[in-house]
Amino acid sequence: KSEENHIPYEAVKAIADNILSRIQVKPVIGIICGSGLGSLTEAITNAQNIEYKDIPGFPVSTVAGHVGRLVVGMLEGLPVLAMQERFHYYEGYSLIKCARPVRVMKLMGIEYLMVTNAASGINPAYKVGDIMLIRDHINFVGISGNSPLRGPNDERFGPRFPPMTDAYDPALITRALGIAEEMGIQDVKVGTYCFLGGPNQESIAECKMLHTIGVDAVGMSTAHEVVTAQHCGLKVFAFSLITSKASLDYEKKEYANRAEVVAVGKSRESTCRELMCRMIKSIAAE
Ligand code: R1P
Repeated sequence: KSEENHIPYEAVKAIADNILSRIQVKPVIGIICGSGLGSLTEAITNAQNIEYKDIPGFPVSTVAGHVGRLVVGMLEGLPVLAMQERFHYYEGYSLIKCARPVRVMKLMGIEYLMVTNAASGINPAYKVGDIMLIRDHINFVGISGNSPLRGPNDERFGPRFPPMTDAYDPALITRALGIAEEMGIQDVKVGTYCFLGGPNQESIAECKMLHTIGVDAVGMSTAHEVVTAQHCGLKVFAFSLITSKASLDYEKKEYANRAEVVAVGKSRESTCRELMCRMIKSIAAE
Protein backbone atom coordinates (compact mmCIF):
# COMPACT_ATOMS: atom_id res chain seq x y z
CA LYS A 1 0.00 0.00 0.00
CA SER A 2 1.21 3.52 -0.79
CA GLU A 3 0.68 4.65 2.77
CA GLU A 4 3.17 2.11 4.04
CA ASN A 5 6.01 3.96 2.41
CA HIS A 6 5.00 7.45 3.47
CA ILE A 7 7.61 8.97 5.74
CA PRO A 8 7.36 12.34 7.50
CA TYR A 9 9.31 15.46 6.59
CA GLU A 10 11.66 14.93 9.52
CA ALA A 11 12.59 11.43 8.29
CA VAL A 12 13.32 12.74 4.78
CA LYS A 13 15.41 15.48 6.41
CA ALA A 14 17.33 12.84 8.38
CA ILE A 15 18.26 11.04 5.13
CA ALA A 16 19.31 14.35 3.56
CA ASP A 17 21.43 15.26 6.60
CA ASN A 18 22.99 11.79 6.67
CA ILE A 19 24.16 12.18 3.07
CA LEU A 20 25.33 15.77 3.60
CA SER A 21 27.38 14.69 6.61
CA ARG A 22 29.28 12.20 4.42
CA ILE A 23 30.10 14.34 1.39
CA GLN A 24 32.55 17.16 0.74
CA VAL A 25 30.28 19.41 -1.37
CA LYS A 26 26.74 20.77 -1.16
CA PRO A 27 25.08 19.72 -4.43
CA VAL A 28 22.86 22.18 -6.30
CA ILE A 29 22.02 19.84 -9.18
CA GLY A 30 20.50 16.38 -8.93
CA ILE A 31 20.79 13.93 -11.82
CA ILE A 32 18.79 10.73 -12.29
CA CYS A 33 20.49 8.36 -14.73
CA GLY A 34 18.22 6.25 -16.91
CA SER A 35 18.74 2.62 -17.84
CA GLY A 36 22.00 2.23 -19.71
CA LEU A 37 22.89 5.88 -19.02
CA GLY A 38 24.80 5.38 -15.77
CA SER A 39 27.98 6.46 -17.49
CA LEU A 40 26.70 10.05 -17.34
CA THR A 41 28.40 10.02 -13.95
CA GLU A 42 31.83 9.47 -15.52
CA ALA A 43 32.12 13.21 -16.13
CA ILE A 44 31.91 13.91 -12.39
CA THR A 45 35.26 14.86 -10.86
CA ASN A 46 36.37 14.32 -7.26
CA ALA A 47 33.61 11.72 -7.25
CA GLN A 48 32.49 10.16 -4.02
CA ASN A 49 30.24 7.10 -4.24
CA ILE A 50 27.65 6.11 -1.67
CA GLU A 51 25.80 2.83 -2.17
CA TYR A 52 22.04 3.08 -1.69
CA LYS A 53 22.18 0.18 0.73
CA ASP A 54 24.45 2.24 2.99
CA ILE A 55 21.96 5.10 3.31
CA PRO A 56 19.38 4.42 6.04
CA GLY A 57 15.87 4.99 4.68
CA PHE A 58 16.91 4.89 1.01
CA PRO A 59 15.38 2.25 -1.28
CA VAL A 60 17.70 -0.25 -3.02
CA SER A 61 17.65 -1.02 -6.80
CA THR A 62 16.50 -4.52 -7.67
CA VAL A 63 16.88 -4.47 -11.49
CA ALA A 64 19.58 -6.87 -12.66
CA GLY A 65 22.69 -5.00 -13.74
CA HIS A 66 21.74 -1.79 -11.91
CA VAL A 67 24.52 -0.27 -9.87
CA GLY A 68 22.49 1.44 -7.15
CA ARG A 69 24.59 4.28 -5.82
CA LEU A 70 24.89 8.03 -5.48
CA VAL A 71 27.82 9.71 -7.17
CA VAL A 72 28.62 13.12 -5.68
CA GLY A 73 31.24 15.56 -6.96
CA MET A 74 31.84 18.43 -9.35
CA LEU A 75 30.55 18.79 -12.90
CA GLU A 76 31.27 21.83 -15.03
CA GLY A 77 32.05 23.85 -11.93
CA LEU A 78 28.93 22.95 -9.99
CA PRO A 79 28.49 20.45 -7.15
CA VAL A 80 26.17 17.65 -8.28
CA LEU A 81 24.59 14.50 -6.93
CA ALA A 82 23.75 11.76 -9.41
CA MET A 83 21.60 8.69 -8.90
CA GLN A 84 23.00 5.67 -10.71
CA GLU A 85 20.26 4.36 -11.15
CA ARG A 86 16.61 4.94 -10.18
CA PHE A 87 13.72 3.05 -8.53
CA HIS A 88 10.86 1.75 -10.63
CA TYR A 89 7.28 1.09 -9.61
CA TYR A 90 7.48 -2.41 -11.12
CA GLU A 91 10.21 -3.29 -8.63
CA GLY A 92 7.47 -3.40 -6.02
CA TYR A 93 7.94 -0.05 -4.34
CA SER A 94 5.15 2.46 -3.96
CA LEU A 95 5.51 5.59 -6.07
CA ILE A 96 6.04 7.51 -2.84
CA LYS A 97 9.12 5.43 -2.13
CA CYS A 98 10.33 5.52 -5.76
CA ALA A 99 10.24 9.33 -5.66
CA ARG A 100 11.61 9.71 -2.13
CA PRO A 101 15.13 10.56 -3.37
CA VAL A 102 13.71 13.66 -5.07
CA ARG A 103 12.50 14.99 -1.73
CA VAL A 104 15.84 14.05 -0.19
CA MET A 105 17.55 16.12 -2.89
CA LYS A 106 15.25 19.05 -2.16
CA LEU A 107 16.09 18.97 1.55
CA MET A 108 19.80 18.76 0.71
CA GLY A 109 19.44 22.14 -0.99
CA ILE A 110 19.32 20.95 -4.59
CA GLU A 111 17.61 23.39 -6.99
CA TYR A 112 17.68 21.63 -10.39
CA LEU A 113 16.74 18.07 -11.29
CA MET A 114 18.08 16.58 -14.53
CA VAL A 115 16.23 13.39 -15.45
CA THR A 116 17.10 10.87 -18.14
CA ASN A 117 15.52 7.65 -19.26
CA ALA A 118 15.52 4.96 -21.92
CA ALA A 119 12.23 4.98 -23.80
CA SER A 120 10.48 3.35 -26.70
CA GLY A 121 9.56 5.55 -29.67
CA ILE A 122 5.84 5.75 -30.35
CA ASN A 123 6.04 8.65 -32.79
CA PRO A 124 6.66 7.02 -36.17
CA ALA A 125 9.19 9.74 -37.04
CA TYR A 126 11.42 8.69 -34.14
CA LYS A 127 14.45 6.49 -34.73
CA VAL A 128 16.43 4.33 -32.34
CA GLY A 129 19.24 6.50 -30.95
CA ASP A 130 17.22 9.76 -31.12
CA ILE A 131 17.22 12.12 -28.16
CA MET A 132 13.83 13.51 -27.14
CA LEU A 133 13.71 16.52 -24.86
CA ILE A 134 10.66 15.99 -22.67
CA ARG A 135 8.16 18.85 -22.91
CA ASP A 136 5.31 17.15 -21.06
CA HIS A 137 4.10 13.81 -19.84
CA ILE A 138 1.05 11.59 -19.70
CA ASN A 139 1.16 9.87 -16.35
CA PHE A 140 -0.97 6.80 -16.85
CA VAL A 141 -0.13 5.41 -13.46
CA GLY A 142 -1.06 8.72 -11.85
CA ILE A 143 -4.22 9.51 -13.79
CA SER A 144 -6.14 6.85 -11.87
CA GLY A 145 -5.00 8.25 -8.51
CA ASN A 146 -1.75 6.43 -7.88
CA SER A 147 0.42 9.44 -7.16
CA PRO A 148 3.65 9.92 -5.23
CA LEU A 149 1.80 12.83 -3.57
CA ARG A 150 -1.02 10.60 -2.32
CA GLY A 151 -1.51 10.71 1.42
CA PRO A 152 -1.07 13.56 3.88
CA ASN A 153 0.32 16.73 2.30
CA ASP A 154 3.12 18.49 4.14
CA GLU A 155 3.12 22.13 3.04
CA ARG A 156 6.83 22.32 3.80
CA PHE A 157 7.32 20.28 0.61
CA GLY A 158 4.63 22.00 -1.44
CA PRO A 159 0.91 22.64 -1.99
CA ARG A 160 -1.84 20.01 -1.97
CA PHE A 161 -2.78 20.62 -5.60
CA PRO A 162 0.39 21.50 -7.49
CA PRO A 163 0.03 22.57 -11.13
CA MET A 164 1.87 20.51 -13.73
CA THR A 165 2.00 23.31 -16.33
CA ASP A 166 5.66 23.93 -17.14
CA ALA A 167 6.78 20.99 -14.95
CA TYR A 168 9.51 20.58 -17.59
CA ASP A 169 11.09 24.03 -17.50
CA PRO A 170 10.46 25.65 -20.93
CA ALA A 171 13.55 27.87 -20.71
CA LEU A 172 15.77 24.83 -20.15
CA ILE A 173 14.20 23.08 -23.15
CA THR A 174 14.90 26.12 -25.34
CA ARG A 175 18.46 26.21 -24.09
CA ALA A 176 18.91 22.48 -24.73
CA LEU A 177 17.72 22.92 -28.31
CA GLY A 178 20.44 25.53 -28.84
CA ILE A 179 23.05 23.28 -27.25
CA ALA A 180 21.94 20.30 -29.32
CA GLU A 181 22.33 22.39 -32.46
CA GLU A 182 25.81 23.52 -31.40
CA MET A 183 26.72 19.90 -30.80
CA GLY A 184 25.40 18.91 -34.21
CA ILE A 185 22.95 16.38 -32.77
CA GLN A 186 20.89 15.25 -35.72
CA ASP A 187 17.19 15.89 -35.53
CA VAL A 188 16.72 16.31 -31.79
CA LYS A 189 13.09 15.76 -30.82
CA VAL A 190 10.83 17.56 -28.33
CA GLY A 191 7.90 15.51 -27.18
CA THR A 192 5.55 13.91 -24.69
CA TYR A 193 6.71 11.03 -22.52
CA CYS A 194 4.23 8.50 -21.20
CA PHE A 195 4.74 6.64 -17.92
CA LEU A 196 3.31 3.12 -17.81
CA GLY A 197 3.73 0.77 -14.87
CA GLY A 198 5.57 -2.05 -16.63
CA PRO A 199 7.50 -4.27 -16.36
CA ASN A 200 5.98 -5.88 -19.46
CA GLN A 201 6.49 -3.95 -22.67
CA GLU A 202 3.44 -2.38 -24.30
CA SER A 203 1.15 -4.45 -26.50
CA ILE A 204 0.62 -3.37 -30.09
CA ALA A 205 -2.92 -2.21 -29.30
CA GLU A 206 -1.59 -0.18 -26.36
CA CYS A 207 1.03 1.44 -28.60
CA LYS A 208 -1.64 2.34 -31.14
CA MET A 209 -3.70 3.94 -28.38
CA LEU A 210 -0.67 5.88 -27.07
CA HIS A 211 -0.01 7.16 -30.57
CA THR A 212 -3.63 8.27 -30.89
CA ILE A 213 -3.52 10.28 -27.66
CA GLY A 214 -0.34 12.14 -28.57
CA VAL A 215 2.43 10.18 -26.87
CA ASP A 216 5.83 10.39 -28.54
CA ALA A 217 7.81 8.03 -26.31
CA VAL A 218 6.88 5.53 -23.60
CA GLY A 219 8.73 4.13 -20.60
CA MET A 220 8.36 3.05 -16.99
CA SER A 221 9.73 5.98 -15.03
CA THR A 222 10.24 9.73 -14.78
CA ALA A 223 6.70 11.13 -14.39
CA HIS A 224 6.43 10.33 -10.67
CA GLU A 225 9.87 11.90 -10.08
CA VAL A 226 8.90 15.04 -11.99
CA VAL A 227 5.53 15.32 -10.20
CA THR A 228 7.41 15.17 -6.89
CA ALA A 229 10.02 17.67 -8.09
CA GLN A 230 7.40 20.12 -9.32
CA HIS A 231 5.53 19.79 -6.02
CA CYS A 232 8.61 20.83 -4.05
CA GLY A 233 9.76 23.53 -6.47
CA LEU A 234 12.73 21.97 -8.26
CA LYS A 235 13.44 23.12 -11.80
CA VAL A 236 13.37 20.10 -14.12
CA PHE A 237 15.13 19.29 -17.35
CA ALA A 238 14.54 15.80 -18.78
CA PHE A 239 15.33 13.83 -21.89
CA SER A 240 14.69 10.36 -23.24
CA LEU A 241 17.06 8.28 -25.29
CA ILE A 242 14.98 6.32 -27.78
CA THR A 243 16.30 2.80 -27.33
CA SER A 244 13.62 0.88 -29.25
CA LYS A 245 10.72 1.40 -31.63
CA ALA A 246 7.22 0.53 -30.51
CA SER A 247 5.11 -1.71 -32.72
CA LEU A 248 2.16 0.14 -34.22
CA ASP A 249 1.44 -2.41 -36.88
CA TYR A 250 0.71 -6.15 -36.70
CA GLU A 251 2.53 -6.58 -40.00
CA LYS A 252 5.78 -5.02 -38.66
CA LYS A 253 6.31 -6.43 -35.24
CA GLU A 254 9.15 -5.20 -33.03
CA TYR A 255 10.46 -7.22 -30.11
CA ALA A 256 12.02 -4.85 -27.59
CA ASN A 257 14.58 -6.39 -25.33
CA ARG A 258 16.78 -5.30 -22.47
CA ALA A 259 20.04 -6.00 -24.31
CA GLU A 260 18.98 -3.58 -27.04
CA VAL A 261 18.25 -0.87 -24.45
CA VAL A 262 21.70 -1.30 -22.94
CA ALA A 263 23.46 -1.42 -26.34
CA VAL A 264 21.76 1.76 -27.60
CA GLY A 265 22.59 3.49 -24.32
CA LYS A 266 26.22 2.51 -24.81
CA SER A 267 26.33 3.78 -28.39
CA ARG A 268 24.87 7.15 -27.44
CA GLU A 269 26.42 7.59 -24.00
CA SER A 270 29.02 10.19 -24.99
CA THR A 271 26.42 12.36 -26.75
CA CYS A 272 24.00 12.13 -23.80
CA ARG A 273 26.82 12.92 -21.37
CA GLU A 274 27.94 15.93 -23.37
CA LEU A 275 24.39 17.29 -23.59
CA MET A 276 24.05 16.93 -19.83
CA CYS A 277 27.44 18.55 -19.19
CA ARG A 278 26.71 21.48 -21.46
CA MET A 279 23.34 22.04 -19.79
CA ILE A 280 25.02 22.11 -16.40
CA LYS A 281 27.70 24.45 -17.72
CA SER A 282 24.96 26.81 -18.91
CA ILE A 283 23.35 26.73 -15.46
CA ALA A 284 26.73 27.44 -13.87
CA ALA A 285 27.00 30.50 -16.10
CA GLU A 286 23.60 31.89 -15.01
C1 R1P B 1 13.34 -1.28 -19.73
O1 R1P B 1 14.48 -1.82 -20.31
C2 R1P B 1 13.70 -0.34 -18.62
O2 R1P B 1 14.39 0.79 -19.20
C3 R1P B 1 13.74 1.98 -18.84
C4 R1P B 1 12.31 1.54 -18.63
O3 R1P B 1 11.57 2.48 -17.87
C5 R1P B 1 12.47 0.23 -17.95
O4 R1P B 1 12.73 0.39 -16.58
O5 R1P B 1 14.33 2.40 -17.63
P1 R1P B 1 14.51 3.92 -17.18
O6 R1P B 1 13.18 4.58 -17.35
O7 R1P B 1 14.96 3.86 -15.76
O8 R1P B 1 15.55 4.52 -18.09
